[in-house]
Amino acid sequence: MLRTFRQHNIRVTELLDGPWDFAKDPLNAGLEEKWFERFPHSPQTLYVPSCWNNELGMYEYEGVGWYRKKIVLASEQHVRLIFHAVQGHSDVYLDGQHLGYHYGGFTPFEFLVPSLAAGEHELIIRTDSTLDRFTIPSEQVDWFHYGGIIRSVELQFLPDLYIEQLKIDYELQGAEAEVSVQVQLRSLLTTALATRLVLSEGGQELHAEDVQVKAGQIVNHVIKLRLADVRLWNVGKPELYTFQLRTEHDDKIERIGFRTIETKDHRILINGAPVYLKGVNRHEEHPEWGFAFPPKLMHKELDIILELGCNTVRGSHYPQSSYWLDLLDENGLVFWSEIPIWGCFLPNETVSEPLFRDRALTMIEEMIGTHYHHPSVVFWSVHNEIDTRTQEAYAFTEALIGLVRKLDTSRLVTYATMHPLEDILLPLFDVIGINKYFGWYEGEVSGFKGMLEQFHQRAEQLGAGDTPVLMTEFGGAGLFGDVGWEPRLFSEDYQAHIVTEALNIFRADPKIGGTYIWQFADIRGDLKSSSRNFRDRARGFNNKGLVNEYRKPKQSFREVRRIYQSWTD
Ligand code: ADA
Repeated sequence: MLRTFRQHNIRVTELLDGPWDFAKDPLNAGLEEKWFERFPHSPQTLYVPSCWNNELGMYEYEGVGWYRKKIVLASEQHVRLIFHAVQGHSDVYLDGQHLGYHYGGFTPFEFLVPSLAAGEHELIIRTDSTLDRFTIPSEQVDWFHYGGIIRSVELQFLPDLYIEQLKIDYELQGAEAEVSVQVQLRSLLTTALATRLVLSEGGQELHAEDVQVKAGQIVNHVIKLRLADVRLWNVGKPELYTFQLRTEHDDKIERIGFRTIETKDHRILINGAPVYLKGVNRHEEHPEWGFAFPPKLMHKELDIILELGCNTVRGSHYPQSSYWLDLLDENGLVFWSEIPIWGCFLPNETVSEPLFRDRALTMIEEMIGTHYHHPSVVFWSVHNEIDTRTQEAYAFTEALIGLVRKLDTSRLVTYATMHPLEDILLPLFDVIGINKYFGWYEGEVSGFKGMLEQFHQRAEQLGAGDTPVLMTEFGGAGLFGDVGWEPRLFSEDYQAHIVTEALNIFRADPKIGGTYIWQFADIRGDLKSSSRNFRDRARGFNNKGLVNEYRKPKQSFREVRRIYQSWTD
């Protein structure tokens, strides 16, 4: 299930979810289309979507994995193959032909195959989950980077003239919206074709016209509309609009929400009203599914997060599923979306490497393209904890921010810094996120007060004194079930103590606009990286969750619920 609503009523689509042939290729034999024949044993079966590290004998496997699936067409068809997320490097082959390569992990990529003949076809994907200095995330990272096809593979059957793109923008003046609908039509025909183009919302026709498309042409078309008395999407009170664009043989459905985003007096304003953000950091990860987090569990996750009293979630540290964002849209939560640059141990030189920079830019473009219409998305974040004290980071960040602003002027651009008192990037952003662990990695939890005083002074000096500041990470580990009479290190009691003290300090600071606790649930750590960098990862897990990895509440959950539910403004 990709979305909570249908994206097409006319276009025929099919998910290739289910059993695929799979073989790991630890020696990276570089086999071509006949690879299965060269393996001494028959391939195993793996369910797609999933992560191979959740299967027996592959807990730690990092490297190459080959997937194969048969596709059968009853007649010749134009097909589009969409890979909604594959970890790392992917090479896709159809009937032995290389369709293309993609690097990424959490965003979709696709291939168009016009006039694919009737009959049986063999689809093969070679994926490589290996991390190195120039991958994103790079080789030192504090979460387990599962391998595999982690989100659905979709097969679409396209008509000769199809809707390639539907992008909806709007400007709000009071309750009136000026809507601009950008349409891209593409012809796969050798002759010209005319079609009727109809745009409707909630079943009501808003616009219709006849369009001519020449043979093989791509046509860009803009439809302008004025909508009166729009119902605004608000935090806790969401209102959504579902637009359908259709031609005679194709359609595309997108859902949006109308709202404005601004910042003022250190706060985030939604529709002109300040919202104090009460949030958690969420990895889309589970011990049984890895990153292939099932939609059913997302519903429960959402219920738990709402029960906690949250009005926002940070998608740490990578673009999360569209299904999850649909749920946030429908429930009126604010979302922070970021690309997986995790910079705590990233060597400084890496951010100046063209390959690394290009990968980051592509990830930004794909993230924004994928999640553009979700009203819940308020923040685009470009990196987490890189060395923000350096000129290299400055130049890199300018390039990333430049791209975000080119692609989307309606949202806030942000990042998370671990060097708040030395950071030279403060003036570049609309919102500043601070990650700090007083009470855990450094000093007493009360240390936050002095740090924040110094930070505010410094922000003022750098000309960023009015920029809203969010506490994007803070907390400590609490091993589930370890409770006692006093708050010992690693106990649930100590974790609850740090988190509650920190929340009270932040709430008393008028320059802080919201809090994201690290983290919602315990997650599996990357042992290679953890053993080198962290000695505190008991069980090989990052145990700073308010709930454990199976979403059972710790003491900190109950304390935070009490606090978040009492913050009513
Ligand atoms: C960092 C990082 C998180 C996590 C956290 C921790 O701030 O952004 O991903 O690693 O520290 O638990 O130490």
